[in-house]
Amino acid sequence: MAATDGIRCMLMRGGTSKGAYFVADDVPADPDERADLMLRVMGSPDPTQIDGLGGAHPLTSKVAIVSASAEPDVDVDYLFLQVVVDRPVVSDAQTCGNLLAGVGPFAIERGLVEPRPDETPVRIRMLNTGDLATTVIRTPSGVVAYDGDTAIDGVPGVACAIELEVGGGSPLLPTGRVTDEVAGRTVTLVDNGMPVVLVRAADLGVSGDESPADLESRGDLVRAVEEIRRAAGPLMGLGDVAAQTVPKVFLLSAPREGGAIATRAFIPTRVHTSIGVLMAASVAAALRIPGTVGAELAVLPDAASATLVEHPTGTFPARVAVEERDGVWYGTSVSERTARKIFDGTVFPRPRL
Ligand code: NQM
Repeated sequence: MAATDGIRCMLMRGGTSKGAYFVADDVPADPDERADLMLRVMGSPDPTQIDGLGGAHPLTSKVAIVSASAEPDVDVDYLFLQVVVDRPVVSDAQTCGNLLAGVGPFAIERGLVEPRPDETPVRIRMLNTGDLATTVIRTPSGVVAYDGDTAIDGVPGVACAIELEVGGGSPLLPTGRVTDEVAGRTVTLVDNGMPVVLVRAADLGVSGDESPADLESRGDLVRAVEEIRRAAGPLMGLGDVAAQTVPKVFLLSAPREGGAIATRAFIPTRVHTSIGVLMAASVAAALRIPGTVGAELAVLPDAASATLVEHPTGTFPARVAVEERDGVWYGTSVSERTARKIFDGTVFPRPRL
């Protein structure tokens, strides 16, 4: 494949993020070649991403690579790549629950999954984490429906609902403890699909309802958050995370909008304008475990109800189930998102610099 020929690509909004979706056969299998190509597709490294598809923010600099799965009971494999905006880094160390919302529609559009007359279930293996996800896509007359009446905070308007059920087989608390002392702060390290570090906003000298721009502008805070993140990475089994986009650091405070908890998420240098799907699942799961950072700040609904996680542009309803087996906590999550096909065509990657 000569890159100058262009590559088949679909740009989709998945939840509150946006990314380029590819069929695995259309891009190089070699991770280094693929990373080089994705930097040139997105226009990285460059703070404006002026010469590529990227939108100059981590939430709009994402890639999903989808292929038919060889696993029994799985329809497609989904590999997520985070293309760093201003550095020549492409990371597969995390998945993305927002882009996950577009994987089912994309797989049906590309003929990887046969549509059914009304609704089409799609079982997805998330290659980055090994977790399995189940979605059901509305396909009236065998065609993916994007229009609908579901609103999600952080996205204007309404679209067709997509339910995402994600189940992990790994323990929720990577250290086995409900709290740890990390870089001089009491934190909870939790992973219900996305590794996150929970710290009280007050412990870092902020109230926790500041705007993302305000938080990003506070140099001391940004440095303290990064120090916590780098110290937490090895404890969470992630190794040296200096060049990685995980774990994400959450500042927690008491809810203000009638939800369960207020959040601000460093992802990890920019502050999320809302919240990631699996991040919300991780926070909501932690709140259900006695003794965690956040549990004492939270106003929890009953176990069957969605946990409303407040974020800078609204709330995210995360339905989580947690269970303790032999002293180890496990969790699953169900979230509702929407997705939309924005364009389908051929992308022409920038030449090498
Ligand atoms: O946690 C952003 C997003 C995400 C991740 C990030 C996500 C999730 O909001 O499930 O969706 O990882 O920085 O797209």
